[in-house]
Amino acid sequence: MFEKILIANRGEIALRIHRACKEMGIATVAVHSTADATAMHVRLADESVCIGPPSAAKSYLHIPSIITAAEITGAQAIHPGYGFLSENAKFAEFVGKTKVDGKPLVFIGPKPEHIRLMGDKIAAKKAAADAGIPVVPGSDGGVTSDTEALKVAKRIGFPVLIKAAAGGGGRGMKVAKSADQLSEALSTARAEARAAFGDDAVYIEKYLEKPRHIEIQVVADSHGNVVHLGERDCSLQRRHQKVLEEAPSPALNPEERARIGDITAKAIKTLGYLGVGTVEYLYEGGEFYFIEMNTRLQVEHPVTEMITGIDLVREQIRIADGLPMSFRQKDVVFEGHAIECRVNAENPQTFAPSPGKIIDYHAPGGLGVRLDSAIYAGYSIPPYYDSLIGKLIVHGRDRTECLMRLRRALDEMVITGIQTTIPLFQRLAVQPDVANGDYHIHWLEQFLMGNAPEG
Ligand code: MV4
Repeated sequence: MFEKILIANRGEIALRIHRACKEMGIATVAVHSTADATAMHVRLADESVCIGPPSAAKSYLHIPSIITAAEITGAQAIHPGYGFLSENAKFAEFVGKTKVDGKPLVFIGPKPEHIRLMGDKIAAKKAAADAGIPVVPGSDGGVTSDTEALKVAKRIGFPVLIKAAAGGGGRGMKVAKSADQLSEALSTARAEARAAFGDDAVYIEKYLEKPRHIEIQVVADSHGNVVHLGERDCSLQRRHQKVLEEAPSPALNPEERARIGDITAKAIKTLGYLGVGTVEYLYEGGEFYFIEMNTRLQVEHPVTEMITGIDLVREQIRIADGLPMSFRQKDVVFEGHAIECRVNAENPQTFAPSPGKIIDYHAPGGLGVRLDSAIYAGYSIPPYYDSLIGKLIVHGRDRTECLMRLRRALDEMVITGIQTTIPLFQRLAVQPDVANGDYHIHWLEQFLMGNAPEG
């Protein structure tokens, strides 16, 4: 097993990875920007290296500094976490080509070819369809001309959605409700895609009006074992940022879960994928439609851990070291219900960032309560990075118990000195639609519109 791992990230996920390493007897190396010298991930790590100034481009995204930090500390592997370099195929490749003490450095994640494949949304959709995954009806690859677009739209029916091949996360999408909107939607989408990604390749899909976002967690090792760990329902989102996630989805029955899980696991095996990954679907009218695959550990992975008892980071490390994963599909049992709230340092009405010093901090606890966070009383949240300051994850024997526990845990939690989104979760946790699991991907934005702040 690795003796030392470099964690190429910050905040709660750096701490999450550190915890898995410690439980495996592995030493950790933290890297940090000058803005993060007092961060908890740096304080807890066995060693730390300052890799640059506050700007992420010059620190957490700066490949040479991170590789050098691994070389000088003698780390054998790098865990990229999520965001930053986690889905950078060139970084994964470069890590594998670097030798430390004569041995190749290990990227704890999938093969570069799969990161690259899934980064191209057109290629990813084709690969998924070829592997047996259901996809949204649409163009067969990229679309360049108005006549081609109209032909596709007439075949699949309006409304249609134009998506950027280099997109993902919702950037560069345009809806055309009828034929007279198609030409403009196509040219706008292409112009936006070129500006945002330097690549104007776009494709067309049938537009699903009120789907749920349901994603399947998969794990694959180098011994041919592939398993799925069920789904997470991530439909409650705002501006393509997930806000609250839960597992299991209130919308699925056990047969639907087993069916989409098996289809997904088989496809992942066909693709020769390695490591943990998430296949994202839209779910509408009882059908699943592939949208994209994330080739990383996800922010919301704890909800899956809570209902399966499986430590996903531990499995990532085992797999990267060439060991088999520690369980098989038959060992996977889903127990109870889990909900995660992403606590952001933001104004809970306007979502304006609220960096600054935390004065009082009280973490909720008790049975079934998990708080993944790297904050502490006296810590100053720097303004340079995203506003996620913690994830409150609650588990209960059923969804009702889970929701009651969520309400009491939110009521116990205290963070003063900055604004947080805790009050938003307190409102959501008592909404009838949330209590009934009756929501879709546009529900939260509609809810917030109906509860707009004054002015
Ligand atoms: C869609 C869709 C409706 N129909 N595709 C947005 C992010 C990108 N990954 C895919 N997205 C969507 N694709 C079809 N054919 C609606 C969305 C979408 C969405 C998807 C998941 C979670 C939140 C979303 C919010 C707005 C739109």
